[in-house]
Amino acid sequence: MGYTIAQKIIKDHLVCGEMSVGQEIGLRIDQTLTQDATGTMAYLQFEAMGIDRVKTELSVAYIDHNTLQAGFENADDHRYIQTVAKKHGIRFSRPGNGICHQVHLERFAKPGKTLIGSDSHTPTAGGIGMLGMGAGGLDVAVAMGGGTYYITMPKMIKINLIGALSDYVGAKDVILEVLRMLGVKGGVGGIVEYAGEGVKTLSVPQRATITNMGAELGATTSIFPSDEVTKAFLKAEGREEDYIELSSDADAIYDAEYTVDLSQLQPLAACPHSPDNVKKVSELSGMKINQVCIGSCTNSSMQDMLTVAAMLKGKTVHPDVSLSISPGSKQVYTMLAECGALTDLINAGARILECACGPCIGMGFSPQSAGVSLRTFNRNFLARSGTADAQVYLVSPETAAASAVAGVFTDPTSLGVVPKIEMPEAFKINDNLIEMPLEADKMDAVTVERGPNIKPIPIGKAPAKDLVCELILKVGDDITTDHIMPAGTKVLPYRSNVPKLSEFCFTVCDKNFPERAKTKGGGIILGGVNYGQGSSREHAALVPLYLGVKAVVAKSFARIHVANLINFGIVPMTLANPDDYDLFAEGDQLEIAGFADAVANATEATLVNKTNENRAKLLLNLSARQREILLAGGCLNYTKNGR
Ligand code: MIC
Ligand code: SF4
Repeated sequence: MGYTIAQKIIKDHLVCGEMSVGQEIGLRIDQTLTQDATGTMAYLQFEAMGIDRVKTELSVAYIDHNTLQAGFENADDHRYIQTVAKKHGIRFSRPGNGICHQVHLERFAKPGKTLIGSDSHTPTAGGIGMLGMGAGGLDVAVAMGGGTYYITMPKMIKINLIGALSDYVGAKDVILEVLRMLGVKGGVGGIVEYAGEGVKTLSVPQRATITNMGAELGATTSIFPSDEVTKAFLKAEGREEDYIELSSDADAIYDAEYTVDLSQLQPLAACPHSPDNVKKVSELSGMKINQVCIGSCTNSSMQDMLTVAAMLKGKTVHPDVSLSISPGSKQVYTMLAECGALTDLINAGARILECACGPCIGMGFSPQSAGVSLRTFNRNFLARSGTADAQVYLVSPETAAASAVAGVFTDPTSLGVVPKIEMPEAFKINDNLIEMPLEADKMDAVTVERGPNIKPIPIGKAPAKDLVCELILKVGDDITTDHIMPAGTKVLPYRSNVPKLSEFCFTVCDKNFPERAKTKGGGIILGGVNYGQGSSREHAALVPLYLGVKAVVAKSFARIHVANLINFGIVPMTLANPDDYDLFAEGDQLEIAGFADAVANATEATLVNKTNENRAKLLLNLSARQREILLAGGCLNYTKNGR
């Protein structure tokens, strides 16, 4: 039997486990990346492991999220990351060098290799044929130390691309179509592979737009073949030697197959408040808009920016619209400046931002009250923009540019002849903002600098013999880590300060949650399906741990979040019968008799509602390794115990 692309890479990197779907497997990781909003925790954990030098082929620490620096906190974090990177063998991508995924794609990603990053959009590297996965900071720290990365062996989902995109239809429309077809849970437990004759019509950055937003499908990752287009991209980046050819075998078996006819696609938009709430732009045409934001790791490549510049050239952004543009990297930014396209953007009235995540993570540019914002980003979760009642639509750069000029939702295909853009043959290479670490024998020369905002990491405890506590929060389906631990200008500065961060936990759902959790001394959270989807932020486990959460019961969990819960000693359990969700209400007194024993070796437990005597069967779907971690009270204790 032949192998799929992902199976080939997994086979090459398999450390333990069997490659059968649903089994836990351990992988050797070639490269890691971190960004600053998750990086401080990851490096604190790396330091706690007492390892001198990273053992990966390459590890890079990027600064791209918290670049607003309204106070000293983030600048201190940047300094901490810079010094820790220099000491321990990690390259440091300085603020101003760009968004981690865009820079990594340009300068470091390699077909056939494995990458984990403390950011859920690490699958962007799948555009170049790399197996890139998002992970919690602790898992990244372990991988930096040469440790194994564990996942559940995914099923394989194939998407056949046929035909070629029409004018004004972009790669974003491809992934929005896939999201429309499969939904935000459609990729859970799977790897999405793209195949078919349509693949060769897409450039590497276009492929990366598609694999980037595979994160929104809940997929473990997404990947494209590595072919002549990949080779040309690597050549244009001056690193042709990183090329290897990679495709699936003709007799590879997929668990599910879908087809997308690129030539039939129309411009699409994901409507509030979920990336899979997809409609045709033509159905939304004429709706008044207030804001347009172009950029983010999904759509900030040279190709995207040149397209937007060509569409805006000689025009003026509509007076009722505020347009922001953030190029993805210094490479893109300087090339835009040199070819004059930046002038076209500025002249049109675009507000040019630095090459960072910016508005995507709510760092500025929050829309007006109830404002309609069109964004080329990947997430439109409630309140993520920083304005609670904003209506955020996710669209392609083409739709964004057309609408910014018109002041209303505009289908770009109605504009007629498409302006021609010329992609440069070679990209401008200047890695002067990548700081190299010191040689191993000089590392003692670096003093790691820690600002006062960096507070100790809370440490979990072994599970109680019997768990008796209150249901402190009941939430619905598709709860994101943005609900659990919001981001934005007010909160992000405290990513290294869990006590302060706890004041914001779950406040999107319930303003009183932090206070209540503290007063009650913690308890259990009950969730619906796909609990913890979205970002990889381990703060969504760390902060509930700090507030005393002992277990989360849900109908189902998202992959990265469940790993983070286990890493910090919070026990995830699913309802055997999802309808039992209705038997419990916030404030009910709960009991799980024999809790510690169940964590140690049972696949089932009983949740008793002492308030109304209802009962529900819970499933503990845990590997032996995960049970040991939970019994130790989390991965840090587990590692300290010599594992
Ligand atoms: C996001 O897009 O939500 C983030 C911010 O990049 C997160 C990481 C974080 O919360 O720091 C992610 O996607 O993992
Ligand atoms: Fe940054 Fe947004 Fe990409 Fe997250 S999704 S890495 S916040 S640009």
